[in-house]
Amino acid sequence: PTGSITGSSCSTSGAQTTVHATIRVTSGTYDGGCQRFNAGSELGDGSQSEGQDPVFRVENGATLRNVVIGTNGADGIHTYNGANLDNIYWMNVGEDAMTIKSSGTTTVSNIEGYDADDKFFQVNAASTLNVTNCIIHRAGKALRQNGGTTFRVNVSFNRCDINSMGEGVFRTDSSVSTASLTNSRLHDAGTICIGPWASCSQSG
Ligand code: ADA
Ligand code: CA
Ligand code: CA
Ligand code: CA
Repeated sequence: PTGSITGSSCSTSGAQTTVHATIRVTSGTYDGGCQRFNAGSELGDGSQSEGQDPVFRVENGATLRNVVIGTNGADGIHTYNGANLDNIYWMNVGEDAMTIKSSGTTTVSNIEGYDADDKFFQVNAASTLNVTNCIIHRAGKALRQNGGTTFRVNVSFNRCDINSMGEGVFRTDSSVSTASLTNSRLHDAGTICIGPWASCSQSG
């Protein structure tokens, strides 16, 4: 790729806080100051069990910025009706890192995350996801459109470093969804496009 790929600028040595109930960001910007937010056991244990709660829920175009999700990641971050995530670091992804729960455009920039047992991004609604400057270390897949769903998802990853995927990068069961990967670096990333994508491309 031309140019550099930056992940998150947060370090993992900031102040720590335990999150006992999902923090809801409903408008404007929530700036976490690069504190480390660990899920309390009320939210889940960061395992592969479904039904855990997220550490943050961001909705209606609001912005979540400067956050470290600590070693209990529970169900990560959920977005509803579009959201912006900027400068987020997942120390150890829980069940998954981020889920689109309802339609809208979600913009993700300057992120870095480690150790998703299965999915990093999970997409559960017709939506657009644009990701720039991301580093994903170790996951089953970087992105999964919810299994068995056929709505349209449009996803773009630009300037991403994706390494050590068990299965691959983008997976869908929908033949109307699209994915593109540009200006990115892959290492041991498996299959880039899994499933019947209407279009799925890599360039740059
Ligand atoms: C699995 C599960 C879905 C949903 C999803 C998620 O794919 O089958 O029902 O829970 O995970 O959002 O984590
Ligand atoms: Ca899941
Ligand atoms: Ca993990
Ligand atoms: Ca999940």
